[in-house]
Amino acid sequence: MLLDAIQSPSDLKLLRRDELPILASELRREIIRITAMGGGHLASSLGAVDLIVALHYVLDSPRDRILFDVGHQAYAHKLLTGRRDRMHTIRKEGGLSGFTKVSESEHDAITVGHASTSLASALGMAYARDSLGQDYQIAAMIGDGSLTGGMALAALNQIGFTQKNMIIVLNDNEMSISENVGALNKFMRTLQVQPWFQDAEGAGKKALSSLSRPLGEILSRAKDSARSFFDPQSVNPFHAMGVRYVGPVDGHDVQELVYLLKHLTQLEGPTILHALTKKGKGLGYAEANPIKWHGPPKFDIELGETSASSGHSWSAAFGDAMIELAKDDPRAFVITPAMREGSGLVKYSKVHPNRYLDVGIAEDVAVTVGAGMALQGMRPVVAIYSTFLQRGFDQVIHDVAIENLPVIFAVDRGGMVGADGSTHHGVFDLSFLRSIPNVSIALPKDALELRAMFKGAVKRGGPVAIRYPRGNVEPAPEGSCPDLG
Ligand code: HTL
Ligand code: MG
Repeated sequence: MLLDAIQSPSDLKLLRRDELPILASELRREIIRITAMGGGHLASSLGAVDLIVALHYVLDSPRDRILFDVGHQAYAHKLLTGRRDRMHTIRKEGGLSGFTKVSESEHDAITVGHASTSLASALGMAYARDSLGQDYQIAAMIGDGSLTGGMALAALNQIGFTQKNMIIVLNDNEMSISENVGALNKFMRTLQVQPWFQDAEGAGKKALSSLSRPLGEILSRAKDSARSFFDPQSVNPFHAMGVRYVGPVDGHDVQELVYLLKHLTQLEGPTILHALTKKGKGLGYAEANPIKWHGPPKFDIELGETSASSGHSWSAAFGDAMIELAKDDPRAFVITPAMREGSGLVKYSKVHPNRYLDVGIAEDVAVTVGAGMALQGMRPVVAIYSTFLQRGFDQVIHDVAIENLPVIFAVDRGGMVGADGSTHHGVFDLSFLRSIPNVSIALPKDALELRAMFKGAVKRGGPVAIRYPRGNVEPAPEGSCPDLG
């Protein structure tokens, strides 16, 4: 295997360009083998392999800095940077992190796990580089889901304004954990069907198959930052913000990506390379169902079957409680920041589609949307994992608690969460929520109490946080539930 000879990115550079697709398929096999043994972020990592190979082939890590957003898609990066022999320990106690981690490797530019931080980190690094009179490349990879977060958008606004040199690789697979949401996401879909784009390759061809148009055209347009790459009638928001836009390109054509990246490193200012990828790339059943294979437990590779998760989770008990609550009370409304599956809301979102909102990976927005609803007479339930509620701390104080608004927080994954590790443990919520005036905190001991607490919270008014752990709970019996109002 080519991979056997690669201990660091410098070994990768010894390969010929036409060997890179072979290396990419070896990396995929290895990622599948490792996640089959112990679970992990399979579909995201498979989708990012070619981008990672190309970035490491063109850039010179660790001198050049390669940043990953969330870090759950970086398994190929770990395999290429001297950690292959420890990959079997990933997400285990004392083992490798499931994300990138500065203290784990000099090739991990940032410690991460929460979404939407890579662009601000890259901007900080660009300032550091320029202030210290240094000269190296900075490339940040960010998923389409992570780009829905306020931090990413605010950083992009600043990157375009300050014109710092960097490459942003937008890894667009049209998915967050569930289907991606938002206007920017919708806009990115229109980029695939621009009229010129179809004309160039003839009608009827799929967008992805028409990506091998002359590279010279892409690059000459990319150089001219004053001109929109697309139909001048259509406004490209990246371009409008001052970030040169290149794309969309095939994020699985590793040789084309190498060619492009080599040129992009020569350009001044910030450039966004919009790469279309497929979540689960190379593994049929993962491509077909990227939601199931986003972060599966261990599985049988041949059969494509995960080890059955038995039992009824606290999240499922919460989903059941919401279906009932929304049936009984027209003011009930559930908000999720991109966590429909994990929060147990798949069924709820189908039963009450008009009282369900996914705001994207934007916990701060989720809390304040809840506040707006509460001000106008609703009883919103904001469903957030404990660790991600950290992102909404100010909003809980400023937008909800000061006016004692009836926003209910469903704080899932309270306590230690296991394999996701230090970035994801739900260990701060009790301390920070207790410090906020007007917030009541309730911890159910079983599913019946959970149901009763949500009903009681609606009756009580004011902010209430109902907090429960990861794992299973006995389902609540049908029928009456105690009055905890
Ligand atoms: N909220 C925040 C602030 N951070 C994280 N990490 C989550 C929620 C949960 N989460 C992930 S991965 C993920 C979410 C929402 C989807 C990211 O989508 P993206 O990447 O398009 O960026 P893709 O999977 O390759 O499509 C984890 O906790 C791992
Ligand atoms: Mg995505």
